[in-house]
Amino acid sequence: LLQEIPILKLAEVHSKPDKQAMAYGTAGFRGKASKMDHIFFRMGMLAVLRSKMLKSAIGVMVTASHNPVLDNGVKLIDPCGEMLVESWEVIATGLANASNDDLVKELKKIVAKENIDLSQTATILLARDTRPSSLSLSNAVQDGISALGGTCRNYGLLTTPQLHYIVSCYNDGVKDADEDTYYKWFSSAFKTLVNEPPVNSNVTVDCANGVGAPKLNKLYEHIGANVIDIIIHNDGEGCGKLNEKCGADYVKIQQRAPIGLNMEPFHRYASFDGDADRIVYYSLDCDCNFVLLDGDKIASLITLYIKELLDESKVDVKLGMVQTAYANGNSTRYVTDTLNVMVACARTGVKHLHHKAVEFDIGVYFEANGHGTVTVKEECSNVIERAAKDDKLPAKQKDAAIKLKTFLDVINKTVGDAMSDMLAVEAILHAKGWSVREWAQLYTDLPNRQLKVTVADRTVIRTTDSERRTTSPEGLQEEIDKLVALFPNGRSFVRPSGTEDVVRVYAESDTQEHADSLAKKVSILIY
Ligand code: 16G
Ligand code: ZN
Repeated sequence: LLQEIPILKLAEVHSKPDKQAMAYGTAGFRGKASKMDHIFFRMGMLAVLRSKMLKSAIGVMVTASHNPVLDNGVKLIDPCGEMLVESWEVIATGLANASNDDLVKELKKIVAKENIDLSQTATILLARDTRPSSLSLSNAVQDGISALGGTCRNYGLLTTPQLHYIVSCYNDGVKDADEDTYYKWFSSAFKTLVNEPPVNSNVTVDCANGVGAPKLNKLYEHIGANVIDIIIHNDGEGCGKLNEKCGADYVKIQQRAPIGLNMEPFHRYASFDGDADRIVYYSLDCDCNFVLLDGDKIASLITLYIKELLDESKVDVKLGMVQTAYANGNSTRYVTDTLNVMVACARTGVKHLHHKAVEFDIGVYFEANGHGTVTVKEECSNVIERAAKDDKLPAKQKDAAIKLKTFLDVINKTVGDAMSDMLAVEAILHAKGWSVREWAQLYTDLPNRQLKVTVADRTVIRTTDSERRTTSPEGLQEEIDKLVALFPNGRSFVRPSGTEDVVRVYAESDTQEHADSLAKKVSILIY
């Protein structure tokens, strides 16, 4: 059933250069766009095999997120809108690295090993970001899909989370789900939440010159300017480059405004990354100091709000929060001690957080860099829905359940989503009558520093305990512990990056000088 001749013909067109190996990493394949055509072709084929195996539609997203404009990348989306299961990352890596001559053999190997019925139909939902290389690379994916006889629905430009959402709708039976389905759902949930009186506030959003700009514009049209005022900055229409001196990653790491943005005190700003699956907020205080409200602050705000509504509605479900080692120590303390909500720690990478979050009835997960969302167990949704309809409950209780239900509707539960997260934040600030100042004051970030160190072989560093401690090289952790003990509120860890050939160092302490000094000392240990 594998038609060798068309496969080989198309494989010639999308030929793999010799001696080039890539691995399916934390966020799929990523690298220089000019060297990856064969990978996109092969991922089209792999998506067909996965779709045949699971008898469900599979998503393929062409994007390199916050990477520079000349990079590109590809990731597969599983049927419920979640990231590709880890066991298939190895299979993806094998197929990506097979030579043209071995390609059919490799495909047959996957079919046999995974017991795939090739007579099954396959449907692939494809989308791409606005990079100059994305169109031709998504054509390569399409060639891969047709080489194995799959059906491709090409949605053209979408944000990554929009495609995740559409994949989950499609497999839920909404076969005509598209971009409009997304806008209708999220805009209507938002309007229900902030209806009386309308939010009537404004927020300026830096879209990193990426796909988030046209999409946020459409969402905004659905919501209406009479409800909220959204000003889009770095919309990709001017001379600004994708992710260059702008976007969530830049703002988070540099702790400063994106290019061309003249900030005014107390106004609310947000930055998306290049494919709009991350968001951070920021503002200027009365002394014109830059105030960052990162993923930890967003997660804390969302957790606080859900906790309040759970308490008010007396709905008895287990709420938890998931962070990574990068989470600011004071955010963890705030959620654990002040909100009394359990906090779990996961390894870096969205899928690790997502997996931990789904263990809670309601799981709020965020990386400090602004990628995150809320997961809700189905039974839990049902409990909340029942309470929201229960006329026997005291009005206050029922009201809180209704609010909670609508709030959870505004969340894209498949994956972190800058647009949906933004609506969630705006709705909470509205409900509480808060400006960015009250939000910022939930807790004060401990000063911290991130450094990257280039070493001969980063794989010699191995970690445990959700990357908070090292197990190799021998003795390293003891040395780190000794340094940490010298600094008040000190904490530090090192981990090999999953996306760059570097080791990352994180340190926090009571003052910026101390955090800087601790980070530097730990860097010297591994250098
Ligand atoms: C990827 C991850 C992101 C993580 C980052 C860490 C996804 C969709 N993205 O971008 O969550 O924070 O890698 O990069 O999982 P690093 O390993 O280079 O520090
Ligand atoms: Zn992204």
